[in-house]
Amino acid sequence: MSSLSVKQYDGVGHIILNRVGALNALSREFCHEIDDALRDLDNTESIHAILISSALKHFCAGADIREMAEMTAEEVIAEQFTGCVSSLPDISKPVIVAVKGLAAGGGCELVEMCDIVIAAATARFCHPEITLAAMPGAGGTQRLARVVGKHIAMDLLLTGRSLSADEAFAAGLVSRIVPDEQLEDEALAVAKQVASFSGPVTRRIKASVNDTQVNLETGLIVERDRFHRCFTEHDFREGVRAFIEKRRANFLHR
Ligand code: CO8
Repeated sequence: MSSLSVKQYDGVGHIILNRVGALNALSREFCHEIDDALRDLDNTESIHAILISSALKHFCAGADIREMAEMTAEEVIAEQFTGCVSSLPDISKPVIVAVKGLAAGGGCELVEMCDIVIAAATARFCHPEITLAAMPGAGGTQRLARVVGKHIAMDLLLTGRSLSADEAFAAGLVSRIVPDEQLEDEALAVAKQVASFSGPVTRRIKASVNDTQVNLETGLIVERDRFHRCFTEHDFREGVRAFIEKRRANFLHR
């Protein structure tokens, strides 16, 4: 059964994440589903903006930790695994994301890959990878630091603490904050407005703004290699085991 649904209205393609029981954790299969939905909408002539939202209480709990616990270093290198979706950075149409609850780890990276971020007033954003002795592998160190600057990025990535919607807005990670109960309507209204403008021009604006991300590609490759190294280390194995066993991790710094 699919963990997402796709609706189309007024030039907007709306992807609703709904992986029940795992808070939209990004298993490989779920990532493939999201990637396929994004590519389909990017290739649909009548669609000029894409909206991503969650049907659950949280936006996304990040990479699927249970699945990652089973993966070897050889596998993650062979797959160039990132713990997140892969197609989003290549989508040519503007992507709006509606965030409620928590956007954690890979879920926050997904947000960072989008173009306009609409947050519910009680939404939170965090990169808790460090609590698992892991690090982002899908641009979390790269896009986050470029958006919020070095010192806030370091604080979030090295302590795992979360930002409220207000703090994320002040830091530049969020475009707009709306009351919780208006999130879907407001995000859809923004998506419809973007979709009402000339598609070729909104796509060129998106491409031009993204051109400001100098050296992003190199940074992403180096980050991914460093992320893969985690899978060879004792502390990472301990971190994911501790999460699954719902206990505190005992790191040995190796
Ligand atoms: N992966 C797999 N399962 C998950 C995940 C996840 N990321 N998050 C939650 N779940 C599961 C829980 O295990 C639980 O399952 P069960 O009922 O069978 O025990 C179910 O979803 C519901 O979760 P909770 O009961 O914990 O729900 P709460 O509302 O109490 O808490 C939280 C919600 C705060 C989101 C909490 O679930 C949480 O902290 N989740 C983990 C968040 C996290 O650390 N995410 C980052 C993962 S790392 C990442 O995304 C970047 C890639 C790095 C890869 C390397 C890391 C291994």
